[in-house]
Amino acid sequence: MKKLALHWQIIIGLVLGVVWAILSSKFGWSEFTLNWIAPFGTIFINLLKLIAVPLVLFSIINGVANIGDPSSLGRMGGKTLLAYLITTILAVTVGLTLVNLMVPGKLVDEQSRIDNRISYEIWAASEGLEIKDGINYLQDPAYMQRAKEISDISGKELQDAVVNEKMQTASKAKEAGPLQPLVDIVPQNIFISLGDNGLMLQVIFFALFFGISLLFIPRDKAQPVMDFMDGVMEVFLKMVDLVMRAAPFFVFALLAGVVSQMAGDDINKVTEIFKGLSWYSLAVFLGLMLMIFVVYPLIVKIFIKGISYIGFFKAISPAQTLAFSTSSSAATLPVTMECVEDNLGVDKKITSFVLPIGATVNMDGTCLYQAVAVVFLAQLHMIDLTLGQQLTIVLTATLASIGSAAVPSAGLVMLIIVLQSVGLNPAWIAIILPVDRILDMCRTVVNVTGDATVSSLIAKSEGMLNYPGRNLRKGW
Ligand code: DAS
Repeated sequence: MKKLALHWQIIIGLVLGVVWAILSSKFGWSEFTLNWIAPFGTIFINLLKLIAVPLVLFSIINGVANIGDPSSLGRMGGKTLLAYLITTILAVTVGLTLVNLMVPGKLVDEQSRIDNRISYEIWAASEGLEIKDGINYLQDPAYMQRAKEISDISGKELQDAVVNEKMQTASKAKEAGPLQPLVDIVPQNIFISLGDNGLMLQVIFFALFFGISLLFIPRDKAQPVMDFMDGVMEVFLKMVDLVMRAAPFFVFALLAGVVSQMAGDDINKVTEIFKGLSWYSLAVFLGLMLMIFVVYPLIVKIFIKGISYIGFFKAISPAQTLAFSTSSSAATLPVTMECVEDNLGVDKKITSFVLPIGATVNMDGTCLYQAVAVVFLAQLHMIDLTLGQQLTIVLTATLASIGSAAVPSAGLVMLIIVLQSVGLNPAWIAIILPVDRILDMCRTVVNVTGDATVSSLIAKSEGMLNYPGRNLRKGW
């Protein structure tokens, strides 16, 4: 049988997962699902975490090292990275604003959210994580009874978790000064940072430091290192590809497990989750549309006079449609380059430098989606993220999108990093999985549009932009 495209395979896994979750909450199979199916979902998450951390390490080193020799790093590289950083932070801000205004998580009924919160506290206690928003249902006798019902699979686990949390929190309550977050970014030992999933910012710090240092050693010494990094990157991308080949089964197990965990044997909780999901998808979609139809055209209008609103879209629409259908910035890159060169008139010297880096490190759509997803999942579990945690999301989503590979579902894999950076459960990616595929297609369009915008900005600033006008387009 002709091999089904990956996203159709994932969609089949999703549908079967949802159907199974509904059946298991209807016929009381939740315990069976949690004991015999959910573990394969955990294996899937572990495999993605196994790949995500080294992928971030090597893709950032690759992205920085390919900026070329330090002299070009100065003017052009500096401008490019700064422009990419600004559009990325703009995108995260749009996402955070929308998700805090629309509050998609609050659509789910109170009881479900309290149950989700209790499940989160049990999980956090078993992980020895400090709960940052100060609320603690496990300390409240009224909720303790509910907690026992939720974790009736092994009450012992609940007791251990609560005891464990008390010990852990006590040991964690060190005097943290105002610059502690800055100190925490600088690793003492990269192997310890790589080992502990929560220390992603330390891995990214190391990758940036290593990549920049690589630029300042003699080229003949750096080349073998860069070739090695290139090769290792290919290996990890192949690992993503191999893991995603089993995606239908893994996605089925993950979804059945998480929805059963959340819904228990109560069927209408499943409908509650999907109510929240529709509003969440709308928040992401609105944010992405704002970026495409307002933010980028505004940047073009203000900084690159002469390219009309319609002309801009006519020039890059082939790249945008390809990005939508492939969900891959990397696959779209050749067409993005052609559109930007032929239809926007950006000089080849600029496109061959700015766009490949953009496809790797500039993912405005991805970081907008990651910011909305994390806050939505926190709302779903009655977790009020502190301002510090929301700023951590801005930083981590920006950095995680830099580390996301330009392949389908890369943003979802990196979402694990963002969730962990604010002490949330990475398995929750399963809750937003049902709508992730279509959102991936949309956010990839934003990623590509952002790259095209920045490359024309850099070309304009270097005097290397000669826009042919919107009727003189070649080849499309
Ligand atoms: N599909 C990724 C890309 O190619 C984006 C993502 O997964 O978020 O840009």
